[in-house]
Amino acid sequence: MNAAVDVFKGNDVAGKEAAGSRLESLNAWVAQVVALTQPDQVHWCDGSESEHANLVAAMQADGTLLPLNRETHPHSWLHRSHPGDVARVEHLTFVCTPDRDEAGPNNHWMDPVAAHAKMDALFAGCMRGRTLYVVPYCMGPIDSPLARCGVEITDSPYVVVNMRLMTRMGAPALARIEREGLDRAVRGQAGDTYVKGLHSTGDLDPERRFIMHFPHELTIKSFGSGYGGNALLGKKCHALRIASHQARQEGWLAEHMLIVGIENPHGQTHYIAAAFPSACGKTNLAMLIPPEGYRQAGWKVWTVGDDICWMRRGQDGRLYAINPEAGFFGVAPGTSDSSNPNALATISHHTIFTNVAVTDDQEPWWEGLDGRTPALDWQGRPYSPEQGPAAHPNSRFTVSARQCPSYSARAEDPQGVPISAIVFGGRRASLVPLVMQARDWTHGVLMGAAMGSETTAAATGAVGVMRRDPMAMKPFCGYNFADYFAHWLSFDTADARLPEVFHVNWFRKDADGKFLWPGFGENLRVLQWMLARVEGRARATETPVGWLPTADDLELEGAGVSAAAMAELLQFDPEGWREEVEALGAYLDEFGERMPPTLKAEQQRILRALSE
Ligand code: GTP
Ligand code: SPV
Ligand code: MN
Repeated sequence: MNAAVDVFKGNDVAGKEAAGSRLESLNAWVAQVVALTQPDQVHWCDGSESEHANLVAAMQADGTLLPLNRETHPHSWLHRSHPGDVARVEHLTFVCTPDRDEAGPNNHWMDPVAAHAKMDALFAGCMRGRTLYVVPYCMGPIDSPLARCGVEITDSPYVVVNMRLMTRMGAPALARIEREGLDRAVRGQAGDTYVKGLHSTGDLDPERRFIMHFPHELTIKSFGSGYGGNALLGKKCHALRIASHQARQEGWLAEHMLIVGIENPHGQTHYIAAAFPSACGKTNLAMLIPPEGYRQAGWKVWTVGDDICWMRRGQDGRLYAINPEAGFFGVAPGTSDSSNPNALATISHHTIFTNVAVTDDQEPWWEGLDGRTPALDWQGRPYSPEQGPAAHPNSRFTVSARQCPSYSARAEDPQGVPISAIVFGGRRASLVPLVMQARDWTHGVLMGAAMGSETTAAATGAVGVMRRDPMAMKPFCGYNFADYFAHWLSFDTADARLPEVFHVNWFRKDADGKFLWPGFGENLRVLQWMLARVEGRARATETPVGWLPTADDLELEGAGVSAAAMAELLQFDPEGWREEVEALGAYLDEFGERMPPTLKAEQQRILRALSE
């Protein structure tokens, strides 16, 4: 008999007989982790309503979850995290590959043997007095060939209930993992297909906090944080860092992109995938509500995903994308009935809020929501403006995607949706125009590689500092950016029908520091131009940095933007760009010989054109 069976006899949270798996290797791994971490109890999560209810009741009893106003926000809770644990910690996040260069200068690296030793020392005995939860999950529609599974072991019930919203968690995922595992065993194949993630909140001491990735072992070890991107391992750790490594080996793409469908008045829908850095507008674009005139004309917008996109080539040569997630872990501040009514409707029930403020009616509140004054700030203190914002700038909501009024019927399509346009964008106060189009795929890859953006509260550290964030993947690419760009370039084959590539900037400011472009719903005007370009119907003017529309090429009626503002938004500044493209060359050189010559040549071509 399997030695692992012993550890499954303990009581679980529901008080019923605890389960195990039909997969010996999974039982063995759980047993090994139990021996290391010494939990009091082991609970295999099935994802059921009753399991969820028990977890919530226990967290309400110990104060992990605080009930919100039941009338206005049924089945919703507030979680206040430790004030020192409110964002991703990029300086404590590592990619551990045998060869350092494989991780590249874009990642913090540690030798895998040293990293395991360091992490196992932290995990030793860390679950004493706690329950260990085994959380099987599937990233992507459960019946999709593009979907991949994982198992997260965690001692955080908050993580469990968040994983239930963010992934397909529980019995169906375990069944898929077992089926894949048993199939492999029958075929005599070694190794597992699912990602093993080990997580403990530890004691939340930032000195004892690390997020480690072992892409070759499909393994993640995360200790000392309960925050989203550090602790919900299916999300950034699996679906981006580990998956990007797998995608490179297997010929697909794992990207930090939203997926949105734009339906025109003729009933034709184009899907767009867009990469913007953290807290730079993905959720908002994915849930966009068309301006009044567009709605009347019959335009509709369909949300497929707001953060992560897995894409692969279909038989017809086009790229097909799925959203590996099942929920949204969205930024709360700035979400309002005018900026994002779809998000507001989505989070009106069955939602977990983390680090928002509350009103005296126990309603969740954040800056930008409305004109009320909250009673308590995100730390539970009586609100006083001298102590900073009421809601933490990186406060978030977790909610099932199915609650979104614009959720696309195609979001659950196992084959994914065909992508017509890829959009890159960042937060750039100057230089970068509202929109431009790449001349071809190679130029598009360079546009992505050239992305720069001002830092946001999504990661700890200074906010508003310009940094390079190629394809919005700086914190998330699980391998060397030089190899990543080469991988992107490799999609350009003779029979490929690749999407058009664009670059946008919703965040350009005037001399007074005010945004020049109204953004949000009005962004549809820019998407409309892009899709007309895809269909070969819209005009543009060529510049060395790409094709730009003039104000006449965009539909601006009712946008409320002055001609002067439009001129500034669409202006091309050759001198500024020359400096930018020179700096880009220096950046590409930081990767040495590994940088694909094609990309370097493209940068040189543009630099020459700018100097003419
Ligand atoms: P992550 O979940 O961190 O990956 O972020 P995200 O890219 O989904 O960002 P999100 O859509 O949540 O936007 C973050 C912030 O940018 C919010 O405060 C929004 O109000 C603001 N924002 C989004 N779209 C626009 C826009 O078009 N214009 C302006 N000015 N602000 C925007
Ligand atoms: C981001 O920071 O890009 C997020 C939030 O989407 S987290 O899941 O914490 O990474
Ligand atoms: Mn993100």
